[in-house]
Amino acid sequence: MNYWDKEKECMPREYLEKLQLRRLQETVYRVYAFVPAYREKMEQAGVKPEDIRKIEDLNILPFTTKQDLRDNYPFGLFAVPMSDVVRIHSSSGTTGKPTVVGYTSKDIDTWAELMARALYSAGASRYSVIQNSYGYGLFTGGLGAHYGAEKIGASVIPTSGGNTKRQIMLMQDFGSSILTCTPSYALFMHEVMLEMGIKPSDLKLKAGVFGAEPWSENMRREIESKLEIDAYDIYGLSEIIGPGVAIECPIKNGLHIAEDHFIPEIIDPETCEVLPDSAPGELVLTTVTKEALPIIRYRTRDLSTLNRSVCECGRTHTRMAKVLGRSDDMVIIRGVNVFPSMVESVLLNIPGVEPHYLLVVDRRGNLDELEVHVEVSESVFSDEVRKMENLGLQIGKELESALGIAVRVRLVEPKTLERSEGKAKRVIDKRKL
Ligand code: DLL
Repeated sequence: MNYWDKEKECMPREYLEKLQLRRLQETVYRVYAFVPAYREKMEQAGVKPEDIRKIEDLNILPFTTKQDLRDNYPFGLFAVPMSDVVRIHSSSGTTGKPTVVGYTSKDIDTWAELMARALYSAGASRYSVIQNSYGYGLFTGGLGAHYGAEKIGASVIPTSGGNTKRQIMLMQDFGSSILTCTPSYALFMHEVMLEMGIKPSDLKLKAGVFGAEPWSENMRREIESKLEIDAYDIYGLSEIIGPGVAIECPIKNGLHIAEDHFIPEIIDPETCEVLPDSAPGELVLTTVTKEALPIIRYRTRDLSTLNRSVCECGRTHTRMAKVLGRSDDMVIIRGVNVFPSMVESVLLNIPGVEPHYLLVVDRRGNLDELEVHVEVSESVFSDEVRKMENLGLQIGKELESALGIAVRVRLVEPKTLERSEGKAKRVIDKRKL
C-alpha cells in the first residue's frame, strides 16, 4: 500500500476523533472571534463556542451555504487579515458574483499535503511524470494538483486544459505516467489520440486521478479500458480547500475524506436533519485546520453516503460514496428526480453507445419532456437505418425502466456533441429560459 503519511491516514479512530474535537473547538473559537458573520449567526442560534464539548455538538452550529459566501463577497468570511492571505481562488459562478476563497501560506501547505496524499494513494511517487491537465488559474484544480505533485517530488508537466493535440504529443514525448484532469476530458483525449494514430499502448500512462465532476462506475470502466490505466476518483470543492478533500485508495470502494482536516456529515437536504451514515443525503463539511477561510457545516449540495468502517487498505478515514450528483444538477421531470449520472450508467452498458450524452429538458404544453442525445459509435452510425432505430428503441426502453419516466432518445453522429476540456455540461434545461 502507498501511504504518503501513514501515521495520519491510518490513525486509530479514537485518536482521530480527539484530534478533530480539539481542532473543531479552536476553529469555532476563531470564527466567533474574527468573523462577524459567523458570530452573528451563532448568536442568533444561541450558541457559544464553549458549547462545543464533543464532536456531535457540531449539529447545534448553523450551516454555511454558497449564499453566505455571496453575501460576504469578496473577503467578508476571511478569518485573517489580508496581509496573511497569500492566494485567492474563485469559482466561476454562472450567475452573479463568483465565490471567492483565500489561503494563508499554512493553508497552501495543508492543501499540498492533502494532494500529495491523494496522488500517492493513486500510485504516484517521485519517479512519476505527472501531466496536470486540470485548468490553471482561478479554478483550484490546476494549482492544487500541481503543488501536491511537486511536494511528492514527481516531475510535473503543467499543461493545463486545452490544446489537446499538443497535450498528447507531450504525453508521448515526456513519458507521462499519471494524468490528472476531468474524466470527460480524459475520454476526449483518448479520441484525439486515436485520430493522431497513437494507441494507449504507445504511451507510459499508468493511472489517472479524475474529478471535479460526477462520473459513474461505468464511466470508470470505459476510461480504464480505453486508456489502459487505473482510474481514481478525487473529490473536492473550492469552498473547503479545492481538490484533495477525499481520494480513492486502490480498493476503490469509496473516497477517504481527510478527516484530520475536515469533519463530514450527511443531512436530509429538505429538513436539514443529520442522517445515519448509510442513508443517502447531502454531504456537509466542516474545516478544522483552515486559517484564512474556516468553514462551519458547509452545505456542499453533493449527494453521497458515509462509511466509517476501517478500509481494507488500512486507512481509518471515513469513506464517502462516489458522488451521485449535485442536488442542483438534478432535474425534476414530472416529479421524478433524474441525475445525469443515472443516464450515464445506463448508456454505458449498451454496446455501440459512446460515453458522450446530453439531457435536454423542455416543457410542451404543461408537460415536461426529457430528450437524451446520445452519440453512437462509427460502426453503428454507418450501419442500416433499421439497426439504428432498434438501438434507439432499446436505449429508450432501458432508460425508461431505470428512471421511471418516458424518455425520447435522439441518436447523434459520432463526435457531434460538444467536448469539454474541463467540467462537462450534461444538462440543458430549457424550462428555465
Ligand atoms: O472542482 C475541485 C476539484 C478539482 C476537485 C479537481 C477534484 C479535482 P469546484 O470548482 O469548487 O472545485 O467544484 C466543486 O465539483 O461540489 C462537486 O459538485 C463537483 N465535484 C468535484 N469533485 C467531484 C467528484 C473543484 N470526484 C464541485 N465527483 C463539487 C463528483 C465532483 N463531483
